[in-house]
Amino acid sequence: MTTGMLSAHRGAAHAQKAGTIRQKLEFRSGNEAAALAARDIGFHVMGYFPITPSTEVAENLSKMQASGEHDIVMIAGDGEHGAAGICYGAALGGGRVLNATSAQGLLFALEQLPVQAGTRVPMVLNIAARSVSGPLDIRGDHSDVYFALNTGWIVLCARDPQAVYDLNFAAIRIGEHRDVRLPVLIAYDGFITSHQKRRIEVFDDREAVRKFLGERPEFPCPLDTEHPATFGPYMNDPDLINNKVQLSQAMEAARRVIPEVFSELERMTGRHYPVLDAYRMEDAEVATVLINSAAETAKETADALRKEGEKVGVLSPNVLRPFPAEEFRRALWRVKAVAVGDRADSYGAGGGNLSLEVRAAIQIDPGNRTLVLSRIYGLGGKDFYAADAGQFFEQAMGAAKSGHVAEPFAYHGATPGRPDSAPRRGLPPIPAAEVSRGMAHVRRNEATGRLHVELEPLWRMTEVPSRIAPGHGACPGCGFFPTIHQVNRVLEGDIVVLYQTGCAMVVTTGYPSTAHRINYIHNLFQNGAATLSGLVEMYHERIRRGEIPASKDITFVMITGDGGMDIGMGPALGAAHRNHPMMILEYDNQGYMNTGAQLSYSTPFGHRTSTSEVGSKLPGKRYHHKDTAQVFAACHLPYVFTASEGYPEDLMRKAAKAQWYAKREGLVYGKVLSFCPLNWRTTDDAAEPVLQAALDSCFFPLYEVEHGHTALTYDPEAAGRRQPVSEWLKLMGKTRHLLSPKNAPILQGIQDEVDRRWRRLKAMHDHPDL
Ligand SMILES: Cc1ncc(C[n+]2csc(CCOP(=O)(O)OP(=O)(O)O)c2C)c(N)n1
Ligand code: SF4
Ligand SMILES: [Mg+2]
Repeated sequence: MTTGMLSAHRGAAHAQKAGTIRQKLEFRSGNEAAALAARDIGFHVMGYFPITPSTEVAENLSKMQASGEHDIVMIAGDGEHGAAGICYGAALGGGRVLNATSAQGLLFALEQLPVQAGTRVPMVLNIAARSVSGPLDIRGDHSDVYFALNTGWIVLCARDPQAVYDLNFAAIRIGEHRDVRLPVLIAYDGFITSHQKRRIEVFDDREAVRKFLGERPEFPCPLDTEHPATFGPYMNDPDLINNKVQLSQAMEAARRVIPEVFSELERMTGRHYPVLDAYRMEDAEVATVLINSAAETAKETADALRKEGEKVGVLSPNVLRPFPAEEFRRALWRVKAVAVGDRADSYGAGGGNLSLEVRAAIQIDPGNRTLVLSRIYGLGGKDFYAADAGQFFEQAMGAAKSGHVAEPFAYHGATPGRPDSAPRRGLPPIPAAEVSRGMAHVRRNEATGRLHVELEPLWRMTEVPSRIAPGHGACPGCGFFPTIHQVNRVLEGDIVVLYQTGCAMVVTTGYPSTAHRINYIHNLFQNGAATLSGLVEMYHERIRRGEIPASKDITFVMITGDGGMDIGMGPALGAAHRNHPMMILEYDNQGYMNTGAQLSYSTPFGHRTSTSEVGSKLPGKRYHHKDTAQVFAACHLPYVFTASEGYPEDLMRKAAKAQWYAKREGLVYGKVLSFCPLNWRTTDDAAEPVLQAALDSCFFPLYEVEHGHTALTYDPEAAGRRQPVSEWLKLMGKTRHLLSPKNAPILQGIQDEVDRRWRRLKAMHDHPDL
């Protein structure tokens, strides 16, 4: 075979090739290509949860949906685990289903992947591959994808945006083939492929595409009530192994089906996808094996080395599951040495998955003498340049020449730390005594059992140093800092904070710096509450055992965004039901702001976000905001409150009460409305009028629930300041569209819901038993 035949397409050509269908040239990133493919495929349902760098797939689809370019039902999950469940249910229902995720998102969904494969339900999952936490790194490597290799999903690799587009179509045909019936995952490199734009060809012939895809075959379906079936029965030995052998056979069938589908795709597009891409391998004596974009880089290096007379080539699989072992055996049988690069380690195994599987593949060939060098490279988005590929080739050429591998396994590009260059400390830690200035005096009313707080005058509070160093990386006008500074002014003693993922976390830490002058922990926003409750329990147990002096008096505070109260709601409710003595403080900026303003369940109805776009066909978010405070009130906690960054004294009184309860009685939950000028689309200095209008319209009532008693702490009606919600909505760019006459019914719906919730709250305020 010639190099040309074996090598995948390199960039899209514009001229229509004979026999191919009509296509259009576009300039698109990988995420855009995935969204365009989704539109052109016409999936029935997309279940998703935002995570960088894959979020743009849903965002692009939301934009297209707003202007009526497709009618895919887009469902934002409460987290990736929920999104995967949505996808599983939707796919069982017989239609075509899509998801896109990355990194921790894939890992959070991972548990559902074998369920889907084991019950043989096809769907398509795009992965913009990213480094797995911790520590948290949003850039690309393959550590997420490698976790999916044992789930029973077919895994395709897309080296560039064109491949992302094309392989989505191939995925439908492969996964839905009757002999296969498996879900398919398409992995492309985070940021490198997901965000960089390339010329790509997209289909411009709906009929031809429809013919290529065909109808989704009828598989047993719980919506077919004429033929009832049990989906996912309880199955023990001896049957389970038989289920798994069928899955293994399906993978083997995919081995046959994939090249068939790729050939059909080639006839339609003119673009060739071999199972194993082999570049300049005809007479290669030395090779490197890499996945996706790094392989493209290495091809340039191979060209340069070829000019110098070196017989080198590059192998890169377009398919990882089923693993193209036979293709590797054939490609490597004459090769003297190969450097296999993994963008993820299988810690302790002496190589990443790719290198271990290449070794296993050639080991079956008795005549094979290829020496293998395993290299780990590019973790956490570390760039892989032509010079890096050059070093891979050089090391492999050295081995080929000497007949010996000096270093079978090594990390490439890691730089060992030097004790003399340890990160410099910024501001020193702040002792509890320095910040405990008695700014709030809390007293219990013995008759009512409720707390009364007296604050020192505001001017005195300016003396209190903050537990967070001045200066931050947030947007000008960001509401988080006024919120946390106000809370810090009244909290006394030693505080340990846990921040869930979100803006507050990102803008206060960034290795090697931290703005926190007290003990700070980050855990991802799906599990912070569980982590902090574990720490709280350990603290009490160690005091009980005499390992920590009883005089130590720590308050535990979790800081979360509203998004963290979607994905992390389960663990937070767990901590609440167990009533761990700790505080959960939510700063509610009405969206997932850190990742680019996607909708959260706390985003109000009709508000524009990057996943609830506004256009001729879509008026923003289509369901009402979550009443998180009432969810926690229903847990019968000692204390629940709402507050606003714009009402400092009210917030500080509540924070002081919260600490009192968290130390003595159990879990406290507080939700604070927090200004986000960037994504609310206001000027940086608009916090005061916007927040005030949110309170005066009764959209965000200020109240507390103390031992089950609800008390409003600001009543706009009593103060003669009640306004319609339109007065609030007109102040923000994200909601101005709601005031257009065509959206009058939506505006009325919002007003009705706000009124209903307000009346209910007032009734609770008025009645001691509600
Ligand atoms: C399992 C998982 N899914 C998704 C993400 C991506 N992610 C990180 S922070 C965030 C949004 C946080 O929203 P919120 O809690 O409201 O805080 P904000 O950014 O608005 O301050 C998202 C979607 C992640 N890190 N981990
Ligand atoms: S996006 Fe919003 S919440 Fe995040 S730092 Fe900027 S203003 Fe603050
Ligand atoms: Mg938020």
